[in-house]
Amino acid sequence: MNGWLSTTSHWGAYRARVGPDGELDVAPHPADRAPSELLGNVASSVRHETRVARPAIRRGWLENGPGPSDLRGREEFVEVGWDTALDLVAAELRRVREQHGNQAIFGGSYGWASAGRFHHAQSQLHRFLNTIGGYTSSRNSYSLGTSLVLLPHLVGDADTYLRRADGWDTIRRHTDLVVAFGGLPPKNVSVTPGGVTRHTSSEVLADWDRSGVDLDVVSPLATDLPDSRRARWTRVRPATDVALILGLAHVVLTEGLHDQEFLDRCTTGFDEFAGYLLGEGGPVRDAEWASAVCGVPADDIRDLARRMAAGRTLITVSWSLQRIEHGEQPVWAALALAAMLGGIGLPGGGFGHGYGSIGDVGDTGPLLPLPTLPQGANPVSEFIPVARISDLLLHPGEEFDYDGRRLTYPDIRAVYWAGGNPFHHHQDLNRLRRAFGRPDTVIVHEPHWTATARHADVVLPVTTTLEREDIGGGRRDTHLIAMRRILDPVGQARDDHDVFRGLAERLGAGSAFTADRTPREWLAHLYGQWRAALAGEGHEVPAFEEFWRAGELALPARPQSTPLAEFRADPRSRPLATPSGRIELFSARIAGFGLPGLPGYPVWREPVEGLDHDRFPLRLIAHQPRTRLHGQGDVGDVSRADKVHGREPIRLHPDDAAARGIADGTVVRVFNDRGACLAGARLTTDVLPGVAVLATGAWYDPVDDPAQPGGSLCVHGNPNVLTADRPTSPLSQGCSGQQARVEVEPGPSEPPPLSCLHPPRLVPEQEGIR
Ligand SMILES: Nc1nc2c(c(=O)[nH]1)N[C@H]1C(S)=C(S)[C@@H](COP(=O)(O)OP(=O)(O)OC[C@H]3O[C@@H](n4cnc5c(=O)[nH]c(N)nc54)[C@H](O)[C@@H]3O)O[C@H]1N2
Ligand SMILES: Nc1nc2c(c(=O)[nH]1)N[C@H]1C(S)=C(S)[C@@H](COP(=O)(O)OP(=O)(O)OC[C@H]3O[C@@H](n4cnc5c(=O)[nH]c(N)nc54)[C@H](O)[C@@H]3O)O[C@H]1N2
Ligand SMILES: [Mo]
Repeated sequence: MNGWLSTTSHWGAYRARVGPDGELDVAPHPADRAPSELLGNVASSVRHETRVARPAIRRGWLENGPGPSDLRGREEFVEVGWDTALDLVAAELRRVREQHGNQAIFGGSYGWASAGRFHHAQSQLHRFLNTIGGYTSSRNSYSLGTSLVLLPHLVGDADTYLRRADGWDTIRRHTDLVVAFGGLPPKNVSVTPGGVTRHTSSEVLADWDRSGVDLDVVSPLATDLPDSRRARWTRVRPATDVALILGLAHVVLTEGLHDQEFLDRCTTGFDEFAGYLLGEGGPVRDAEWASAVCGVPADDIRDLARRMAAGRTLITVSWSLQRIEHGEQPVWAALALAAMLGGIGLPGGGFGHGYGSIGDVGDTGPLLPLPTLPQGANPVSEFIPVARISDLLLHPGEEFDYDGRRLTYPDIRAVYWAGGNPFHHHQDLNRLRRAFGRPDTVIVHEPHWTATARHADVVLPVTTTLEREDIGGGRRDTHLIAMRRILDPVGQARDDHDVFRGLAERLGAGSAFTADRTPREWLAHLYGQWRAALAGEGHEVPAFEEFWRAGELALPARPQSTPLAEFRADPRSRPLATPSGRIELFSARIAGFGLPGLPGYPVWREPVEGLDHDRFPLRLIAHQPRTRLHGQGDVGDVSRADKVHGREPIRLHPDDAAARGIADGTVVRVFNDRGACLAGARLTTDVLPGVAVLATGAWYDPVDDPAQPGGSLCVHGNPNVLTADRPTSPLSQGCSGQQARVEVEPGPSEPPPLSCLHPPRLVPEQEGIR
């Protein structure tokens, strides 16, 4: 292909070139039969006016020096040269280390950044901070904050289900019925961290249909059903899946459909769980009880339970269900039900987690993990569970629970972020704004003027993947991609690596950071190490230069396996890494932590703000967006085309809209006690009555207004002004942003303009410094 070069992204490998008109042309990878529509955001975003063109410093910080400030996100920026910016950042890092110690630097920097193994922004930042003495870090992810803590207690580790799930083809061959709590939404599977060369799910579903795999999707949303002829929709009220699962388990137990032999041999604690189902310390959790909570008719519950027991059933729980308050419970309850059915460890049976949440659960993946940049060792031991960022900044010295331990928030003076957008990903953004006012200094590397960049003191412009060289591929990819440099850097953007090299040199750690390699030498080095490891496994791949010329390389695949198959075959000699060596339906260890709401077996818990609410009667689902990756690409064509009067669409049931005088295609105001935003109403029976759906990722665009709850109105439609900054539980402290209680009313007839699509106020250095 003339001038076309290979690259990859979280939404897939593709080809790009600068066309004859100077514009970026983008084409799918030839091997990808179902390329992602998100490719349509690339060309329209990469040179968008929101690109950060030059290093920029908040005026108050430049003039008055470091210190807490409520003006973050509200003040103009002064554009400076790179040397000035790097000198200032190096001096500030030196000051914080000397006066407060390295633990006063928060370098958690959660976020997806871009594809590419070497220029992975978080790895670059962590490596840099480690070479200068370390940083307070963060653990786990917004994606899986609850399951990553819970699963090791239940099955010994999280990878069993998150990294070694049964393959699509195994399911096709062995499974009779897939029951998917949270669904298999087509929008989600176009995305895979690090990249994917072949989007497989549409082919998988066609195969399932042909092979007679039945699918039952449990969700409040019709759009969580994939395009499968054999899919049924079980309409569940949001946040009540646990009640439904308990009802199913009660039917299985009382009708004697459970596999007692498997429970005796491979699990511990079934008696405690069975006692709870049968009404110990509360009501009997039968189908009628469940129906009253979850809204699924009792007869349908009984029917589903019997169908599940009749053949090989795979119960899969989407990641979204553990991103809700009490997020442990649906995962644990589903595992317990799968254990009762006895299919765990059999091909295509048992329990799964995240099929349909993301592109690669179900893909087999390469024989060896792809190369990564070594981050070095962090001498600082302080950390937070990732979603406790506001608490960390607002409550230094306070104690908190995490996985049975009692920990203390350190006192943070400098926040350093590269490759993430907390003003996209965190809950209760009015609170996060207050939290971001507290540190002395906030430093952000960003390609775009995101809300996080706007809330920083120092904004350093960085390149995107298209403007640098890398090697790329996803966790379960089929190809390794030589990612060529296709565009010149936009404005004065530099690679994250180059910025950190400049800082490390100023702090006397240049060689420690770069290991005296150029970026190209790093690529060759990382590839070479990986190639040698593959050779050790008996697989020859070409030398780096040849790979680079060819543009890609097909990866040797890992053999298929079924989670817990070996354990099931011989639980005595292959025990799990749990206290009992078995699957823990009751965990004495978790019970021993004595945490509220966690008796040690799966239980039904109402969300804190209740299932019904007078003032905020709608339950909002704030799920992943179809038209972009989180906040990435929100200025792109695909995302903009879906907006309503420029605002993020909110989906409402026509009855709920009629009761509020809301017409399709009009601007509405969505609010609760924490915050308010505008959005564009889209009426559809795809959502259950009482449910509203507002995807994440509209760039946060607050207008200060003391009359609004939380003190501001997001005029664009970011749901995180509405979500509560409340952990899933004191066990895991995970993100619970998937849902919130809200009310919706007609919005202003002339909604205020958006600011987020343009850069903030910028002044050149000469005018800026007085
Ligand atoms: N209410 C609610 N909130 C949620 C969720 C939810 O379900 N509901 N889901 C959560 C989940 S699962 C996740 S994973 C998070 C996602 O949260 P994030 O990962 O923080 O979201 P992104 O928009 O992907 O942010 C990545 C940022 O990195 C920037 N970037 C891209 N490439 C580079 C680079 O090379 N260098 C640098 N320095 N920057 C780069 C992009 O411009 C972008 O602003 O959101 C969470 N938030
Ligand atoms: N297009 C696109 N795809 C993505 C992403 C993206 O930003 N854009 N982000 C990726 C990332 S980082 C992650 S972690 C994964 C996340 O994967 P998930 O967490 O699984 O994805 P979500 O879209 O947040 O939620 C999936 C579905 O769960 C349903 N749901 C919500 N609440 C309930 C409930 O109480 N009960 C039931 N039964 N269902 C419920 C919603 O209807 C929603 O559509 O998605 C990945 N895929
Ligand atoms: Mo995620």
